[in-house]
Amino acid sequence: MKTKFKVALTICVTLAVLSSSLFIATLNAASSTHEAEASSNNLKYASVSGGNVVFDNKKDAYVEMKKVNSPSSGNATLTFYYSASNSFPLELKVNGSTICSKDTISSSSKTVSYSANMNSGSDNKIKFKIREAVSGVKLDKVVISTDGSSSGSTSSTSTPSDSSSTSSSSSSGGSAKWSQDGDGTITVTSGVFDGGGKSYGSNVGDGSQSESQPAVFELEKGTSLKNCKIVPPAGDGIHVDGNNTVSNVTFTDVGEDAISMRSGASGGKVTVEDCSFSKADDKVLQVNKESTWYLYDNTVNGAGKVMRQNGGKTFKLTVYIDGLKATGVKEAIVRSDSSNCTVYYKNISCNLSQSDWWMGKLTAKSW
Ligand code: ADA
Ligand code: CA
Ligand code: CA
Repeated sequence: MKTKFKVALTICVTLAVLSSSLFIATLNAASSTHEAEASSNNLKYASVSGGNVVFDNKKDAYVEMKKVNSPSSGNATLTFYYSASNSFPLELKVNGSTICSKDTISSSSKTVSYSANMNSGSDNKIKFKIREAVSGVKLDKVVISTDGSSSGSTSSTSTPSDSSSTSSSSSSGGSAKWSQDGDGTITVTSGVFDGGGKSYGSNVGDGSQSESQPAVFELEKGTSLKNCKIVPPAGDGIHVDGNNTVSNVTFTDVGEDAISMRSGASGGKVTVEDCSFSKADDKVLQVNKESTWYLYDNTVNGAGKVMRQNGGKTFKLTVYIDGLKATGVKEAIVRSDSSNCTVYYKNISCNLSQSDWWMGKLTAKSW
């Protein structure tokens, strides 16, 4: 009995040591992510859609990714995240060197990796070109990984609550499918991500108002997020693509903004309920794409405006507000330059006098 116990104990200790050294090895690696749809990129025969670049069915369609950051100089592994309904011939150039001139990339995989030499910092160019006319090819992003021993930044080390890596169904993600990239962004690709009351965002962004910070969560179309705290620096908060629900999420100190639908999103409906947003320097909700928002029982403590439709844009935006407790708002509850923006509201308390609740060209109607 005793011997058996000793053997079991030895196995356990060995496994624990092995897995912790594997964990340390993972943390030592450094990586950075560059989105295919980043505004610094050049596109030919291609367009941005839903967080991807979609290539036209044309020979020599490409995305030239510019200002690509690498954690360190020297050899790096570049992993491209893509989807394709047909295989396609790829030409890849990195900083002017040809890495491959016509590799066949399979439609049955979602990633392909190459080694290339990178400069340290954000001075790299990657050109991803489809050599023949092929339909149904999309590029999401490239992740640049170096072994981290050469210096510079380390990867965002995950706190126990900022759970790392990939999961198809896990206790920290609830029923969701999700993955986490080198910037710390958790992308939810299906289901409802249940944060289980834990904190996220402590390793994402820099707490500034810079627009180029990564998001803490990227919610793909039809996915949801609930039950968590988003803590500083909190980057660019939560990005929604359309048909998403965000519920019971507490932002203790909003980063660049809290929840945004970017211009490349699909659009659709977004529900934000039972959430609390504190200390936003400017915007809480930022809407850059046609959509309908349902804001139920939320609290805001400190903001420029609670919602901003992207400045100068006139697309249709419809907002339903039922239950809002706002204090420390400086400018307005909703600001929009669009006469196609309508806000229906009830059950609002706000520090601003009611004549200042709505700003710009929108129409507000009590509901
Ligand atoms: C600002 C900026 C927009 C957009 C927006 C956002 O309003 O002028 O271009 O970046 O923020 O999405 O956060
Ligand atoms: Ca902004
Ligand atoms: Ca933003």
